[in-house]
Amino acid sequence: MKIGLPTTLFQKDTVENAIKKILKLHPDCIEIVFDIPHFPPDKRRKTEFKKIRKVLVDNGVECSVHSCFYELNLGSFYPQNRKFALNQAKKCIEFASLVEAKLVTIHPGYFPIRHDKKLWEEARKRFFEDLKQCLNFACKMGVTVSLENIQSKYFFFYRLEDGLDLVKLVDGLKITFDVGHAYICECEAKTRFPEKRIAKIVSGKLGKYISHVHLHDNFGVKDNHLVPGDGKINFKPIIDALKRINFSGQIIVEAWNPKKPVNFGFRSLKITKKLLNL
Ligand SMILES: [Mn+2]
Repeated sequence: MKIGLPTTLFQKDTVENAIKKILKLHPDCIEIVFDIPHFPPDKRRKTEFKKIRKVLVDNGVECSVHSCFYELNLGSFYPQNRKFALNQAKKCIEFASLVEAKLVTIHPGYFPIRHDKKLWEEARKRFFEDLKQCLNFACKMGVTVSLENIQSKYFFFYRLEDGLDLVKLVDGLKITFDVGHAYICECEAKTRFPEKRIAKIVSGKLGKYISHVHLHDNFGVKDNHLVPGDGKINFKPIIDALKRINFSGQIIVEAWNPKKPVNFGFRSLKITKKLLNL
Protein backbone atom coordinates (compact mmCIF):
# COMPACT_ATOMS: atom_id res chain seq x y z
CA MET A 1 0.00 0.00 0.00
CA LYS A 2 1.22 3.47 -0.87
CA ILE A 3 0.32 6.46 1.32
CA GLY A 4 -0.19 9.85 -0.28
CA LEU A 5 -1.62 13.36 0.04
CA PRO A 6 -3.93 15.44 -2.20
CA THR A 7 -2.92 18.76 -3.79
CA THR A 8 -5.94 20.43 -2.12
CA LEU A 9 -3.88 20.39 1.08
CA PHE A 10 -2.12 23.51 -0.24
CA GLN A 11 -5.02 25.43 -1.74
CA LYS A 12 -3.34 28.83 -1.65
CA ASP A 13 -0.37 27.76 -3.78
CA THR A 14 -0.17 27.08 -7.49
CA VAL A 15 -0.53 23.39 -8.28
CA GLU A 16 3.20 23.06 -9.05
CA ASN A 17 4.11 24.59 -5.68
CA ALA A 18 1.49 22.47 -3.91
CA ILE A 19 3.14 19.36 -5.40
CA LYS A 20 6.60 20.60 -4.36
CA LYS A 21 5.41 21.30 -0.79
CA ILE A 22 3.80 17.85 -0.58
CA LEU A 23 7.01 16.23 -1.84
CA LYS A 24 8.90 17.78 1.11
CA LEU A 25 6.69 15.65 3.38
CA HIS A 26 7.90 12.49 1.57
CA PRO A 27 4.67 10.72 0.58
CA ASP A 28 4.66 7.57 -1.60
CA CYS A 29 2.19 9.20 -4.02
CA ILE A 30 0.17 12.34 -4.75
CA GLU A 31 -3.44 12.89 -5.80
CA ILE A 32 -3.92 15.86 -8.11
CA VAL A 33 -7.35 17.40 -7.67
CA PHE A 34 -8.41 18.67 -11.09
CA ASP A 35 -10.79 21.39 -9.90
CA ILE A 36 -10.82 24.95 -8.59
CA PRO A 37 -8.70 26.61 -7.23
CA HIS A 38 -5.77 24.85 -8.92
CA PHE A 39 -7.43 24.27 -12.28
CA PRO A 40 -9.66 27.23 -13.15
CA PRO A 41 -11.59 26.50 -16.38
CA ASP A 42 -10.04 29.32 -18.38
CA LYS A 43 -6.48 28.29 -17.62
CA ARG A 44 -6.28 24.67 -18.69
CA ARG A 45 -3.48 24.81 -21.20
CA LYS A 46 -1.39 21.89 -22.32
CA THR A 47 1.92 23.71 -21.70
CA GLU A 48 0.98 24.11 -18.03
CA PHE A 49 0.01 20.46 -17.81
CA LYS A 50 3.43 19.55 -19.19
CA LYS A 51 5.09 21.60 -16.42
CA ILE A 52 3.13 19.60 -13.84
CA ARG A 53 4.19 16.38 -15.51
CA LYS A 54 7.82 17.49 -15.36
CA VAL A 55 7.67 18.16 -11.59
CA LEU A 56 6.21 14.67 -11.08
CA VAL A 57 8.61 12.89 -13.43
CA ASP A 58 11.70 14.73 -12.10
CA ASN A 59 10.81 13.59 -8.60
CA GLY A 60 9.79 10.08 -9.65
CA VAL A 61 6.52 10.26 -7.77
CA GLU A 62 3.44 8.21 -8.64
CA CYS A 63 0.16 10.13 -8.92
CA SER A 64 -3.56 9.71 -9.31
CA VAL A 65 -6.11 12.32 -10.36
CA HIS A 66 -9.38 13.40 -8.75
CA SER A 67 -11.85 14.66 -11.34
CA CYS A 68 -13.64 17.98 -10.90
CA PHE A 69 -16.73 17.66 -8.73
CA TYR A 70 -17.76 20.89 -6.98
CA GLU A 71 -20.39 22.08 -9.43
CA LEU A 72 -20.80 19.12 -11.73
CA ASN A 73 -23.48 16.46 -11.96
CA LEU A 74 -23.18 13.50 -14.32
CA GLY A 75 -26.71 12.39 -15.20
CA SER A 76 -28.20 15.86 -14.59
CA PHE A 77 -31.83 16.50 -15.55
CA TYR A 78 -30.64 19.35 -17.79
CA PRO A 79 -28.95 18.18 -21.02
CA GLN A 80 -26.59 21.18 -21.08
CA ASN A 81 -25.37 20.41 -17.55
CA ARG A 82 -24.85 16.74 -18.41
CA LYS A 83 -22.91 17.60 -21.52
CA PHE A 84 -20.72 20.04 -19.60
CA ALA A 85 -20.07 17.55 -16.76
CA LEU A 86 -19.13 14.80 -19.22
CA ASN A 87 -16.86 17.13 -21.15
CA GLN A 88 -15.06 18.16 -17.94
CA ALA A 89 -14.64 14.52 -16.90
CA LYS A 90 -13.09 13.78 -20.30
CA LYS A 91 -10.71 16.73 -19.96
CA CYS A 92 -9.67 15.37 -16.60
CA ILE A 93 -9.06 11.88 -18.08
CA GLU A 94 -6.93 13.47 -20.82
CA PHE A 95 -4.94 15.33 -18.17
CA ALA A 96 -4.44 12.09 -16.19
CA SER A 97 -3.10 10.38 -19.28
CA LEU A 98 -0.71 13.29 -19.91
CA VAL A 99 0.75 13.20 -16.38
CA GLU A 100 0.90 9.39 -16.52
CA ALA A 101 -1.66 8.85 -13.76
CA LYS A 102 -3.24 5.43 -14.10
CA LEU A 103 -6.41 6.21 -12.19
CA VAL A 104 -9.04 8.93 -12.08
CA THR A 105 -11.50 9.17 -9.20
CA ILE A 106 -14.92 10.42 -10.23
CA HIS A 107 -17.81 11.48 -7.99
CA PRO A 108 -21.20 9.95 -8.76
CA GLY A 109 -24.02 12.12 -10.06
CA TYR A 110 -26.96 13.03 -7.83
CA PHE A 111 -30.65 13.72 -7.94
CA PRO A 112 -32.39 15.88 -5.31
CA ILE A 113 -35.81 14.13 -5.22
CA ARG A 114 -34.93 10.84 -3.57
CA HIS A 115 -38.53 9.81 -2.74
CA ASP A 116 -39.80 9.88 -6.34
CA LYS A 117 -38.76 6.41 -7.48
CA LYS A 118 -39.59 6.96 -11.14
CA LEU A 119 -37.61 10.21 -11.46
CA TRP A 120 -34.80 8.78 -9.34
CA GLU A 121 -34.47 5.73 -11.63
CA GLU A 122 -34.51 7.91 -14.75
CA ALA A 123 -31.73 10.06 -13.31
CA ARG A 124 -29.73 6.97 -12.31
CA LYS A 125 -30.02 5.67 -15.88
CA ARG A 126 -28.73 8.95 -17.29
CA PHE A 127 -25.84 8.75 -14.85
CA PHE A 128 -24.98 5.21 -16.00
CA GLU A 129 -24.98 6.35 -19.64
CA ASP A 130 -22.58 9.20 -18.82
CA LEU A 131 -20.39 6.94 -16.73
CA LYS A 132 -20.14 4.42 -19.59
CA GLN A 133 -19.03 7.22 -21.89
CA CYS A 134 -16.33 8.20 -19.37
CA LEU A 135 -15.14 4.59 -19.25
CA ASN A 136 -15.01 4.22 -23.02
CA PHE A 137 -12.96 7.39 -23.30
CA ALA A 138 -10.68 6.43 -20.36
CA CYS A 139 -10.10 2.98 -21.86
CA LYS A 140 -8.70 4.57 -25.04
CA MET A 141 -6.45 6.77 -22.87
CA GLY A 142 -5.21 3.85 -20.76
CA VAL A 143 -6.76 5.27 -17.57
CA THR A 144 -8.90 3.47 -14.97
CA VAL A 145 -12.12 5.15 -13.81
CA SER A 146 -12.81 4.71 -10.11
CA LEU A 147 -16.11 5.88 -8.60
CA GLU A 148 -16.16 7.28 -5.06
CA ASN A 149 -18.84 6.68 -2.40
CA ILE A 150 -20.33 9.97 -1.12
CA GLN A 151 -21.87 10.64 2.33
CA SER A 152 -25.18 12.03 1.02
CA LYS A 153 -28.18 9.90 0.08
CA TYR A 154 -28.87 12.05 -2.99
CA PHE A 155 -25.82 10.62 -4.75
CA PHE A 156 -26.01 7.41 -6.81
CA PHE A 157 -23.18 5.86 -4.79
CA TYR A 158 -24.12 6.42 -1.17
CA ARG A 159 -23.88 3.19 0.80
CA LEU A 160 -21.08 0.79 -0.06
CA GLU A 161 -23.62 -1.82 -1.23
CA ASP A 162 -24.68 0.55 -4.02
CA GLY A 163 -21.21 -0.04 -5.44
CA LEU A 164 -22.00 -3.68 -6.14
CA ASP A 165 -24.89 -2.72 -8.45
CA LEU A 166 -22.72 -0.13 -10.15
CA VAL A 167 -19.81 -2.43 -10.97
CA LYS A 168 -22.26 -5.00 -12.35
CA LEU A 169 -23.96 -2.44 -14.60
CA VAL A 170 -20.87 -0.58 -15.80
CA ASP A 171 -18.25 -2.92 -17.14
CA GLY A 172 -14.67 -2.11 -16.13
CA LEU A 173 -15.66 0.35 -13.39
CA LYS A 174 -13.54 0.37 -10.21
CA ILE A 175 -14.27 1.75 -6.75
CA THR A 176 -12.61 4.50 -4.72
CA PHE A 177 -13.42 3.53 -1.16
CA ASP A 178 -13.75 6.66 1.00
CA VAL A 179 -13.55 5.50 4.61
CA GLY A 180 -14.82 8.74 6.21
CA HIS A 181 -17.85 8.88 3.89
CA ALA A 182 -18.70 5.20 4.46
CA TYR A 183 -18.59 5.79 8.22
CA ILE A 184 -21.08 8.69 8.04
CA CYS A 185 -23.49 6.53 5.95
CA GLU A 186 -23.37 3.73 8.51
CA CYS A 187 -23.92 6.18 11.38
CA GLU A 188 -26.92 7.68 9.55
CA ALA A 189 -28.31 4.16 9.12
CA LYS A 190 -27.75 3.64 12.88
CA THR A 191 -25.58 0.59 12.31
CA ARG A 192 -24.46 -0.72 15.72
CA PHE A 193 -20.85 -1.43 14.79
CA PRO A 194 -20.20 0.73 11.70
CA GLU A 195 -16.50 -0.15 11.32
CA LYS A 196 -17.21 -3.88 11.50
CA ARG A 197 -19.93 -3.63 8.87
CA ILE A 198 -17.70 -1.56 6.57
CA ALA A 199 -14.86 -4.07 7.03
CA LYS A 200 -17.20 -6.94 6.16
CA ILE A 201 -18.32 -5.34 2.87
CA VAL A 202 -14.75 -4.37 1.94
CA SER A 203 -13.36 -7.85 2.51
CA GLY A 204 -16.43 -9.37 0.81
CA LYS A 205 -17.81 -8.95 -2.70
CA LEU A 206 -16.75 -5.33 -3.13
CA GLY A 207 -13.09 -6.07 -2.37
CA LYS A 208 -11.93 -6.98 -5.85
CA TYR A 209 -13.22 -3.70 -7.27
CA ILE A 210 -11.51 -1.40 -4.74
CA SER A 211 -8.64 0.23 -6.57
CA HIS A 212 -8.10 3.38 -4.53
CA VAL A 213 -8.71 4.56 -0.95
CA HIS A 214 -9.46 7.94 0.63
CA LEU A 215 -8.79 8.05 4.36
CA HIS A 216 -9.94 10.73 6.85
CA ASP A 217 -11.72 10.92 10.18
CA ASN A 218 -14.98 12.41 11.52
CA PHE A 219 -17.55 11.98 14.32
CA GLY A 220 -20.19 10.23 12.18
CA VAL A 221 -22.25 13.35 11.42
CA LYS A 222 -20.35 15.96 9.40
CA ASP A 223 -17.78 15.27 6.71
CA ASN A 224 -15.00 16.93 8.73
CA HIS A 225 -11.99 15.48 6.85
CA LEU A 226 -9.87 15.18 10.00
CA VAL A 227 -6.50 13.51 10.47
CA PRO A 228 -7.07 9.81 11.37
CA GLY A 229 -7.34 9.63 15.17
CA ASP A 230 -8.83 13.15 15.55
CA GLY A 231 -12.42 11.85 15.12
CA LYS A 232 -14.04 8.68 16.40
CA ILE A 233 -13.49 6.12 13.64
CA ASN A 234 -11.75 2.92 14.73
CA PHE A 235 -9.61 2.32 11.64
CA LYS A 236 -8.12 -1.00 12.71
CA PRO A 237 -10.86 -3.37 11.43
CA ILE A 238 -11.03 -1.41 8.17
CA ILE A 239 -7.25 -1.51 7.62
CA ASP A 240 -7.29 -5.23 8.44
CA ALA A 241 -9.99 -5.73 5.78
CA LEU A 242 -7.84 -3.91 3.21
CA LYS A 243 -4.92 -6.16 4.14
CA ARG A 244 -7.12 -9.25 3.78
CA ILE A 245 -7.99 -8.30 0.19
CA ASN A 246 -4.28 -7.58 -0.48
CA PHE A 247 -5.06 -3.99 -1.42
CA SER A 248 -1.92 -2.62 -3.06
CA GLY A 249 -3.11 0.74 -4.42
CA GLN A 250 -2.85 4.28 -3.11
CA ILE A 251 -4.27 5.42 0.22
CA ILE A 252 -4.77 9.17 -0.02
CA VAL A 253 -5.16 10.84 3.37
CA GLU A 254 -7.73 13.56 2.73
CA ALA A 255 -7.39 15.62 5.92
CA TRP A 256 -7.78 19.34 5.29
CA ASN A 257 -7.03 22.44 7.25
CA PRO A 258 -6.13 25.49 5.14
CA LYS A 259 -4.54 27.16 8.20
CA LYS A 260 -2.18 24.29 9.00
CA PRO A 261 -1.47 22.38 5.77
CA VAL A 262 2.10 21.33 6.67
CA ASN A 263 1.09 20.11 10.12
CA PHE A 264 -1.96 18.24 8.74
CA GLY A 265 0.06 16.66 5.94
CA PHE A 266 2.87 15.59 8.25
CA ARG A 267 0.52 14.13 10.87
CA SER A 268 -1.62 12.42 8.21
CA LEU A 269 1.35 10.50 6.83
CA LYS A 270 2.87 9.69 10.22
CA ILE A 271 -0.37 8.42 11.78
CA THR A 272 -1.45 6.45 8.70
CA LYS A 273 1.93 4.71 8.53
CA LYS A 274 1.50 3.75 12.16
CA LEU A 275 -2.04 2.46 11.48
CA LEU A 276 -0.67 0.30 8.68
CA ASN A 277 2.30 -0.87 10.74
CA LEU A 278 4.78 0.45 8.19
MN1 LIG B 1 -12.82 11.41 -0.83
